[in-house]
Formats: sequence, structure tokens, C-alpha cells
Amino acid sequence: MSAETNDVETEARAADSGANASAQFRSRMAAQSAGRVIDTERIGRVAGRAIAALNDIVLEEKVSYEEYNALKAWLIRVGEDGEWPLFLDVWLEHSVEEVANEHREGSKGSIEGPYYIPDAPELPWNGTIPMRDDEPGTPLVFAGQVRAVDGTPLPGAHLELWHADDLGFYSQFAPGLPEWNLRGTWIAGDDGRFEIHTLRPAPYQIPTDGACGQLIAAAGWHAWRPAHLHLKVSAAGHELITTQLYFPGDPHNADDIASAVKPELMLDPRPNPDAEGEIVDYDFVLDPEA
Ligand code: MBD
Ligand code: FE
Repeated sequence: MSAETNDVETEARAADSGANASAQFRSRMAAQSAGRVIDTERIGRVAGRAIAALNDIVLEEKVSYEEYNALKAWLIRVGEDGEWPLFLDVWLEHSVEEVANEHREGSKGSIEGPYYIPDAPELPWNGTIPMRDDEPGTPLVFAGQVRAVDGTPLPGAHLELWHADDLGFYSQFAPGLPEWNLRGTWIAGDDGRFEIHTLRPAPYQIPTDGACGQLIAAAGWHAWRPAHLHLKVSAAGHELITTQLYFPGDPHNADDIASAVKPELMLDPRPNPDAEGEIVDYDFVLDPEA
């Protein structure tokens, strides 16, 4: 472990991480929103229901002017800290994911969260994730096969993996980490098989020094997500799945702040008989493209 590198990493500030997440989101949105048609009826109904729900809470809870002004100040700070992506992904995305994936017969999905970066370096089916020479953590071999719902292997499937390091930080969202640290894209072999060489991620605490952390402290909640791997798995003619995988025994599997754990997403690692660290099998099943 390099003490020097990690000292820098732990100086991560909520507002810097938030600014990066907001900028990333904006650039990806710009590409998607060209030519989008505004559905006035739909927006009127959904936005109207959201506003009505908030008004009901004010009336039922008899919210005071003091509380209303505290809310206003807090919302302003969410924007200043760049934490709208974090706030929405932690407290709302899980329901959007549920709706988006309810038709699927294949693998279960989970939320993307604020820290995905497209176009991570491509690796062969059995490649090692980009990491520092002295990257701390337990080696993890993550092996499996990508198949269609009818069982046909999907050669050349892409598996994008990104995860936190042993201190719980993501590259490009904390200082001092190489650009693509613990981010990669594996290309499955002719049989749809992959063998990813990485490290076990640490549990992740969302930034405590920003607006979201302020809410968590004021509400008496905790800021933890259980340790997780983020994945996007895709193959030609099939629907891309965005998901996360978890590790048994994590203290926050049952109370993830982002409500993104599902029983089907639990890994079952065992000691690796051939090398230091752990090995785990997990297969992905992709639905056909609509
Ligand atoms: C994360 O790492 C994450 O995965 C989510 C969903 C929210 C905040 C941080
Ligand atoms: Fe994450």
C-alpha cells in the first residue's frame, strides 16, 4: 500500500466528486436528448402528482416556515455541491430500475449510480483490471458465461466493470487515482466465457461532507452501501443489463442506503485453490432486444 497515494485519496471532497458526477451526467445527456419530443400530457400528470404528494406531506405533517426555509437552503446546497446525481441515484433510481427491468426474463438489474464512465479500456476475456502496482485489497477472480435466455452462449459479449478500491473510492471521483483505476471492459470468448481478475471492493460510504451527508446526519441515518461490483453486460441483438453484485456477510446488505440489493445479486466467493485471494462464479443471461 502506498501511504502517499492514499493520503491524497482520502482528501476527497463531496463538492469535487459531485461536480465530476454532474459534468459526466450532463455530457452523456447531451448525446441522448437531441430530437426528444416533449409529451405535455405526461409531464403535466407526473410532475403534478409529485407536487401534490409534497403538498399532502406539508399539510399532514404541519410543516412550519422554519422547516420550509431549511428545506430551501438544503436544496440550494444540493445544487452547489453538485449532488443532484448522488441524491437521485441513492433515493429514487431503484424504483426507476424496477420499472425499467420488470419485463426481463434474464439476469436481474440494479441501479447504475453516479460513478459510471463509458469507454473503459478493453481487455481480453481473461484480462486483469487496470490497477496501481501497489493496489491494496484481496485478489478476486470473477468467472462465468454470458448467455441468451434460451441458453445459447453469446461470444464477444461485453462486460463493463467498475468498482471502488479498498478504501471505498472510485477513480475519476476522488483525487490521486489513475484515470481508469478499477475500470475495464472485458470481451467474452467464443463460448461467451469470461474470467475477470480484479480485487474485492470495500464497502462504500457516500460523501459525508456534502448536502446528502448533512441530510443523513440530521435524520439519524447511516451513509453506507454494502461492498459492490458495478456491471454493464451487453451483446449484439440483446438488451444491455446494468447491475450490481454483492458479497455475503456485509453489514449493510440488509440496509443499503440506495436500496439496490436483491437476493439474486449475491455472490458466493470461495478461497481460490490456485492463487492468493478468492474466486467466484456468476453467469449473465441477456434478454433479446425488443
Ligand atoms: C455508489 O457507489 C453507488 O453505487 C450508488 C448507487 C450511489 C452512490 C455511490
Ligand atoms: Fe457504487
